[in-house]
Parts: sequence; C-alpha cells; structure tokens
Amino acid sequence: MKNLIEFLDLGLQPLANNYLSSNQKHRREKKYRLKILFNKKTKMVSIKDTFSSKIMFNNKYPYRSSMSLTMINSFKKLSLEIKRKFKPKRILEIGSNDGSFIKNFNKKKVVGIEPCSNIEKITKKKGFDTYAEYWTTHLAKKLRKKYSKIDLIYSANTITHIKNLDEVFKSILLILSKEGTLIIEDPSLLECLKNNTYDQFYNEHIYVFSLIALEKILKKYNLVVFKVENLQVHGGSTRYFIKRKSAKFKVEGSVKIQKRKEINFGLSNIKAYKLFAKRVLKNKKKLVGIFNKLKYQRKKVIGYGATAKSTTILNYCNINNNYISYFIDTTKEKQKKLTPGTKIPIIKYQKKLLKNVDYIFLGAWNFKKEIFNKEKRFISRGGKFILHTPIPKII
Ligand code: JHZ
Repeated sequence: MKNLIEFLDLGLQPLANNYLSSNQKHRREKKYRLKILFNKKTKMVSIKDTFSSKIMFNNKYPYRSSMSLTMINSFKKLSLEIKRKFKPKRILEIGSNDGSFIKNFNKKKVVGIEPCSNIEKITKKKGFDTYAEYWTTHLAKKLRKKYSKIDLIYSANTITHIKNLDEVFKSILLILSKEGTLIIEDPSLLECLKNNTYDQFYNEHIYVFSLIALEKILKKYNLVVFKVENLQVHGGSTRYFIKRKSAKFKVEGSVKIQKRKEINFGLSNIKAYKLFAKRVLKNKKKLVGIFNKLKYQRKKVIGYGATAKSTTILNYCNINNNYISYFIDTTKEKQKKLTPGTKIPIIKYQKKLLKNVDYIFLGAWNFKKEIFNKEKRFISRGGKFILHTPIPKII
C-alpha cells in the first residue's frame, strides 16, 4: 500500500459507542489503535483499523438522531426543499436511524434502511416501511422488486460508515431511477482540519470525505456531483447532490468553489495533514492542562452529551472519572451506563444536575448553540463551558 501515508495516531481507543453497564467499572475493555491515513493517489482520508458493520451496528446501538432540535430542523428544512425542487415519487433513506428525516414525508412514499434493529423498530412502529438490514446489492435487488425504481435517495452520516464504497454505489445504481437524485451528507474533511476536530475520527467513521476524494469514486460509477452545500450541523458537514452522468442536470458553481477551497487548503497534499497532526498534539496538551488546573482548584466538572466523538477526545487525552464527575445525556440508551474506555457515569439529563457545577465539558460541542440556549441559567450564574475546538478553551 505505497500510496497510504499515516499522519495521525490517536492512541488506544475502545469502540466509540460501546457504553458499558454500570457494573462493568472494573472490566478490561478491548481497545484498538486509532491511526489515520491519507491516500496520495485517491486523496481519501480513512482510519487504518476497521471493524465489521455487525460489530458496530447491531441491536444495541445507542445513537438517536432525534435527540437534537438542530438535526430535526435540518432534516425538516431539507425535506421541504426535496418536495419543492425534486418532487420525488419514492424516497429511500440509507441509515434512517429513528426516522427523524423520513417522518417528514408521506408514509406511502418513503422507505428506510437501518441495520440497528433496536432503532429501526422505533420508525417501524410508527407505520413506516423500514428494513433492519445493511445496505448491500442483495438488499437493493430485493427493494427493486418491490418498489421498481426510486427517484430520490438520501443518506446522512452513513456512507462514511461503510467500508466497501464500491458496494455502496453499485447498490445505489441498481435502484436509482435514470433521472433520480442521490443526496449524501457527512462531516466535512475541510472543516475537520480547519477546526482541529480530530474527534471526527473514531471506529464508525471509516472515512471523512472531501469533495475531491468522493468525486474520484463517483466517477467509477458514472455519478456526478452537481451541487454542494456546506452545513453547520455536526461541526461542519457537506451535502453532496449527485446524479447519473446520463441524466439531465447543470453543474452548479458551488462544486467548483468547494473544490477550489479544498485544494487551496491543501487537502490534496500530505503537508496539510501533517500540520493538522501537530495542532492536534498541541491541543491535547492544552486540554489536559485545563483539566489538571481545574482538578487542582477542586472545581466540579461534568460532561454534557456523551458523544461518540468525545470517546476519541477522552481516551486520547486520558480524561477519566478523576476529572469529570459524570456526563448528562438525553438519550435513554446511554443513561445509567459508563463512557467507553474512560468509565465516566452517564446520567439522565435533568436541569437540577447543573446546580453545583462549575464547568461543563461540551461533548456535544456540535450543538453548542442549541445547548447554550437551553442552559442560559447555568451561564448567567457564572457557569463555564470547556471546549476543545478549534483550540481548547474555557468560555
Ligand atoms: P451527536 C453519532 O455521533 C454517531 P455522536 C454516528 N457515527 C455519527 O456519525 C453521528 O452521530 C451523526 C446528547 N444531547 O449527535 C444526545 C444532549 O444530551 O453529536 C447525544 O447523545 N442534550 C452515527 O455521538 C449527544 O448529545 C442536548 O441538548 O458524536 C449528541 O451526539 C443535545 C443537543 C444533545 O453524535
């Protein structure tokens, strides 16, 4: 693999969403080394060691996209745009989670694919047509028999979770109508490097996409990005609008602009990644310094939002229960559990839990605006937040 260059080592990590039950405090967890690679030829950035989908996405998956108002609103806005501009007869969502996107459509018009059956059944119970299966050519063929062609396929924060991208796009081609549109949305590599958000790397994010890397794969399948939208969600995401090369479309200026931005920042060259790695190490030292100082001052520090991303930060920086008393989180599936690797208790979100707290480490920093809005009282009585991006700081 002479094209692969390793540029970042985020140390030993547990699986990011593998929350332990409270009686597993002394359990030795399996860990792997989280190393990040840049492919000189394809320009793709990926993690080195990967796990099978069955290990990561199963019937105990804890993540629910409906836990944030920001995401609910973002999906709602997109669904209105889809109805207005594309007028699809049938929509397929790959990675429909608990239905926060598909619920915006008529039940007869949408199909959801969600392999984590504990999450999929939430949408199924509401009467939506969902399949607790992985996205494969086998499934695409099965769906084709039932629905003939699909004219809009949407997938948010899912394609980067599937190792075999060839299978992903082959399966899409099997079912996307001739003039159909594919919309995919994932964290942006450019924003990740700009903001030093190294916590976008964990076992589930096999890839972090840039337009320049994605286009190279799409080309193999005669698929073309005709529009790009940059979103603030999840700390900076890119939404790619894609069609078959043979379809009728006009490539919008946003594509050229995005490509220029990525190239100007240096995403096609290893140098930018090496500089990023240096900043990550510097930020680690700074964040550890902040936590040590607060511990010395005997301040009460808690975590807000036990995210998959924070698993990377906490394990990389060795911040455990000695530094953070507990995490609060609105997700039922995470409550009464321990954070992976660092074993910090996670408690059900209640405002009263913020009463004697001095500092909050914002695990869900990507929802900063939403959370700051919710916690005005904590802020007005002098409570402070610890943020790790773009440079660790207290605000
Ligand atoms: P959030 C997951 O990552 C995993 P995570 C996955 N791999 C992925 O790609 C992204 O999602 C999309 C809580 N919360 O969305 C809810 C509050 O408690 O940043 C969640 O547990 N109160 C599929 O885990 C967590 O924070 C609140 O007010 O990094 C947010 O997790 C809000 C807004 C959130 O994703």
